[in-house]
Amino acid sequence: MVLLSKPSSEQYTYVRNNMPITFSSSIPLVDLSKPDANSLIVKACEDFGFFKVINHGIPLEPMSQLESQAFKFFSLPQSEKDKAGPANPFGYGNKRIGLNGDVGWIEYLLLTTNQEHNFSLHGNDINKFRCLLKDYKSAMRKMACEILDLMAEGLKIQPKNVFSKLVMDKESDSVFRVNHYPACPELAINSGENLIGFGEHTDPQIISILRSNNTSGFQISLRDGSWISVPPDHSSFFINVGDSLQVMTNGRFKSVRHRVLANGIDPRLSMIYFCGPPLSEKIAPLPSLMKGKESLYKEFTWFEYKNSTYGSRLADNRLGNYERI
Ligand code: GA4
Repeated sequence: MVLLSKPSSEQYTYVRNNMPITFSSSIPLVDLSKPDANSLIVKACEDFGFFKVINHGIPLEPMSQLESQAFKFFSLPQSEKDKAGPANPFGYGNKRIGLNGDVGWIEYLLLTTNQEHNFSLHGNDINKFRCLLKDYKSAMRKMACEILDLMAEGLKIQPKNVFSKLVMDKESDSVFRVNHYPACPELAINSGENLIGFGEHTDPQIISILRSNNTSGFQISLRDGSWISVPPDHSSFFINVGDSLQVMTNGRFKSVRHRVLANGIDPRLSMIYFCGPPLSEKIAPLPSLMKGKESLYKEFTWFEYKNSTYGSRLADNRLGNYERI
């Protein structure tokens, strides 16, 4: 990312913030080592579409190493990073998100999860980076399955792998993203304006697993439309309910609207594993969760939904097109 002395206001979005940013203490917390994890996950998905996971068993050290490698990549000269871009949709992206004019104070790598990426990451210890990425992606897939099995257990539905089998499938269309939000010291943090790093949106997939360094910026929207700041915690994971899970639970779980604000002092680095089903998978409410109720959604395949997301703007209510009136 070419650091601009002052982000030009025609391109970037700012949000008014009349109150200083305070961290919320109400984020649901799930301790994966405790027997009540399944019911707490269900409650969190109903109330927030979001929760934090601790005691996940994933060691911090390799994650920190991956983070250092990612920082190293983002500190390369722009011309080197551009060799891995443009994100189309995979590869290195800078400022532009998606295909329809969304812009943020961000640069990123968007990667597939079931193939090795074939673009060059020059200047980095490429083998080390690749190796760490591969291990991290498989740890995320494993954790996603554990969480999705607990979810099915908490919902008291069978089979237990009803959600996780979609992520375990070798055709699973999961993606991985590394986001770098450079510090923006010129930001008039205290003047009541915040620069948008990643604009508000819901994730289209089943769930997403996010891990970041200890820098703030991540916010979620509550059911009443207000925004709360999530305290950063580099040793925990944060889980977002995505649109596909909202449909599979016939609206019982709601996908969480979230966004990232740029930070005036510290760079933020986050890594997100988006758990997607196979392209041919029909996304529809699970019969075991219907109990005589009508489906709230028209049926679609993940392929159709994914295609429709690429025709949309970040903040759009993408599920709106699939709601039965
Ligand atoms: C949001 C969640 C994931 O980051 C992502 C994003 C994708 C992209 O960056 O290419 C999209 C966005 C995300 C939803 C709407 C479309 C597509 C950018 C955009 C404007 C990789 C995904 O799957 O959907």
